Amino acid sequence: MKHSTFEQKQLSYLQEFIKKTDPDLGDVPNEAGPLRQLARKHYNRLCTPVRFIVAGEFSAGKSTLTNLLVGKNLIPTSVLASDFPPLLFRYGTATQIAAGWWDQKKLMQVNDVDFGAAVKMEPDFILVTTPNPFLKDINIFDCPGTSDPLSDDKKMQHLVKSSEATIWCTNAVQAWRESERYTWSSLPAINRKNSILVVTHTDLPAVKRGIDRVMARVQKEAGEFFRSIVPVAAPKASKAAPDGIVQDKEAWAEHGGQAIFTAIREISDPIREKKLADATAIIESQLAPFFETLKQRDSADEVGDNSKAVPENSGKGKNLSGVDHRSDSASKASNQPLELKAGGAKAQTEVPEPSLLAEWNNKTQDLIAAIEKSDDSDVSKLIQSSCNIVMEMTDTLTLIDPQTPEIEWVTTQFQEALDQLFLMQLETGDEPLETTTLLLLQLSRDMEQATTQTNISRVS
Ligand SMILES: Nc1nc2c(ncn2[C@@H]2O[C@H](COP(=O)(O)OP(=O)(O)O)[C@@H](O)[C@H]2O)c(=O)[nH]1
Ligand SMILES: [Mg+2]
Repeated sequence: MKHSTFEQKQLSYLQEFIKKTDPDLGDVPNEAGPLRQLARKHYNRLCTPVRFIVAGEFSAGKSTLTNLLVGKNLIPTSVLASDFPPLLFRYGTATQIAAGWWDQKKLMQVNDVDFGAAVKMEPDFILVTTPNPFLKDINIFDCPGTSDPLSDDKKMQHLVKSSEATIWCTNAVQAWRESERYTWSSLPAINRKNSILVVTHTDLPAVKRGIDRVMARVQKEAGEFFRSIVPVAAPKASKAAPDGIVQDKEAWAEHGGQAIFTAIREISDPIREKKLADATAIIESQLAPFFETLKQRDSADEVGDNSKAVPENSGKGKNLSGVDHRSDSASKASNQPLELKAGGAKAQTEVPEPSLLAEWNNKTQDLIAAIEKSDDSDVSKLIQSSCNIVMEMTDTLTLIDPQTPEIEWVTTQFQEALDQLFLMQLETGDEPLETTTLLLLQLSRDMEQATTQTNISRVS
C-alpha cells in the first residue's frame, strides 16, 4: 500500500507506540493495555485496503469489469448463467487461486489458476491473489450471477455489509431495471454514499447511438443512489491497457477506463483520509499525552537507575523461521530513553525456537478445535481469542528485520484480518465463527506462501 508522507509518519508513530508498550518488554503501566489496543486498531485500519464489492444482475458485466480492474483476464466471462461462487481478489506475490467453504472451514489451493477445476469442487467462494499494485489499496469481491435470486440476494446483502464500497453494474441495453432498483433498495444503506453505478456494454452499436438518452434516464432514476454513474465498455478498455498498462490513452478514456479508476479513487481516498483523521485524533488526544508521561517516567528512572537492561531476546526480531535476526542497530536503539524495562522478558536459550509458521499453525489448530466444539455462548470469547493470536503474530511480523517484500505482504494480510476481527467484535454478522475460522486458515496459507517464497528453512 502506498502511503503519503503524513500517513507514513502516523503509521510509524503507531508502530513505535505498539512496540514501546509491549508488556513482554517491560513493566508497562496498566493503562497502556487499552491504548496499545487502540493504537493497533488504528494501525491496522490505515494499512487495510478498502473493500469494494462488484454486484449486479446476472450477465451485467461484473466479471468483465473486475478483469479490467485487476488488469488481467483472470475470470472467464460468459453470457450464460455462471455457476461461479463469489470471487475475492487480494494482492499476492503470485497469481494463485484457492477454493473455500464457509461451513467446512477450509481453503484448498487449486493448481494452474484453473477456475473450472475450482468450480467443480463446489466451493462457497474462490480466493484469487495476484501481484497487481492496485490491489494493495483495494480488495474486490466479484459477486455471483443471480440464478437463485432469493438466496443470492441474501448472500449479496451479507457481502455488501462486509464491504466498504459498492460498484453496481447495469447493462446499458436495459439499464437500471425495476428488479435492480428493488434489489438495490434492499441493500444496507451504509454503502450508498460509497457507491458507483457502472453502465456496461456502452460499445454495442445500438447502445452507442442512444447513449446520451440512456445516461440521462439512468441519472434521473438512479442518480440519488450513487455517488457517480460511469459508462464503461470493459472489453474495449481492457484492450487499451493490456496487463493493466495503458497503451492507447484515447481508447482508454473513450471506453471509460480512466473514468472508473477515477470514480474508485474518489471513494477510496476519502475513506483512507477518514481513517487517517481518526488515527491522528487518537494520537493527539490519547496516545501522545500517555507517551509523554512514559517518557518523563523513564527519564526520571534513568537518573536514579543506570542499570536498566533491555531484553536480548523476547521473541522479537525473528524472521519467519523464528531465527533471531536482530541487528546491532536494533539492539542499540533499545538503549534509548523510551525503551521499557526488562521485566517480562523471556530468558535467552540455546535451543532454536520453533518456526513462526509452526507456532502459528499450532495456535490456530487449537483455536479451530475450540471453535468446532463451541456453542453460541462462546462466540465473542472465541473471536477475542482469535484477535489475540492474530495481534501477537502481527506484532512479531511487524518487528522482523529485515522486512522483505514477502514479510511486508504477509504482515499486511495479518493486519487486514485483524481489522476484520475487530469489526466482528462490534458487529458479528451472520456466521461469525465460520468467518473467523476462514480468516485463520487464510492466514495459515499466507504464512506458508511467504515462508516458501522467502526460502527460509524451518527450524525444527
Ligand atoms: N460488448 C460488450 N460486452 C460486454 C461488456 N461487459 C461484459 N460483456 C460481455 O457480457 C457477457 C457477460 O459478462 P460477465 O462479465 O460474465 O457478466 P457477469 O455475469 O455480470 O459477471 C460476457 O460475454 C462479456 O464478454 C461490455 O462492456 N461490452
Ligand atoms: Mg460473473
